[in-house]
Amino acid sequence: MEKLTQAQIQCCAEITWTAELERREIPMLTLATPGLDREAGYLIQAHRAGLAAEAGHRLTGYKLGSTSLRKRQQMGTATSSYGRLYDYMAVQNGQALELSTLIHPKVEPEVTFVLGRDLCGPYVTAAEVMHATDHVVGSLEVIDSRYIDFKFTGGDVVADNISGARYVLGTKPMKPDKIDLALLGVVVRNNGQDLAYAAACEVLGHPARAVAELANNLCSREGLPLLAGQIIMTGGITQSFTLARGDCITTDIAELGGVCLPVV
Ligand code: OOG
Ligand code: MG
Repeated sequence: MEKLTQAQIQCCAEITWTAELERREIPMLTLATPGLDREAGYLIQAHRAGLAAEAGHRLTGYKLGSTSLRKRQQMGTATSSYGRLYDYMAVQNGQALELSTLIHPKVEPEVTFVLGRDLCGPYVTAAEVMHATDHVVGSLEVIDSRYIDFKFTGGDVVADNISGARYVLGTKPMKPDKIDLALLGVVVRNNGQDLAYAAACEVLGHPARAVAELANNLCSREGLPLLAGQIIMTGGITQSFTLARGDCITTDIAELGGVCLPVV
């Protein structure tokens, strides 16, 4: 038995999608819909994906959330999650982000996989992910919860496409077997000032594990495969940082090179 009715699922999906379109903060959906747990959140997210598709947006891949200890501590959760990426979210490396187009955005450094072959769960391993990957790039993700004060429960955030807003991919693609993905050193800076240091193994010990987890959960929950060409963002390696006008955020992820996001 599902906890929410089809009408509730549709209504919740429309509220968070409209809030994203209108750049408007909304109260947590769980306040009015207490039965909205994580599983119901994924039903809402899938319905929301239909609304994005109807609006003409193309799915470019998926993103994982709360895969590193630092993100889990920051958000007060021990459970990772996934959301969808679309063409409208892409920002070119070095291109300015207009703060006025979002609500209260934050940024975080991530390792992103671009698949060369399809991956079908539910028994995908990290080794299979490495084989199926065409290349990896460094990246910055801009998250922008639609909820007031960036506060939510697990069900709320999943229903809200886990705060997905924008992404910037690095311009130096690397074959995954040419580098040690777990040991990549990460630096995040704002206007040249260091904000954080980390290593990519912060993400589940090795970021390929996040892709495997996604492939398996997406199959078990929604019966969907990951497809060749899709981009998979494996989750914030450090905590996320609130963006302000005049910021120029860069991340350098060892051999993956630099990614830069000026904010205007
Ligand atoms: C959900 C998005 C989390 C990540 O990389 O951990 C995420 C949130 O915490 O707002 O994108
Ligand atoms: Mg992220």
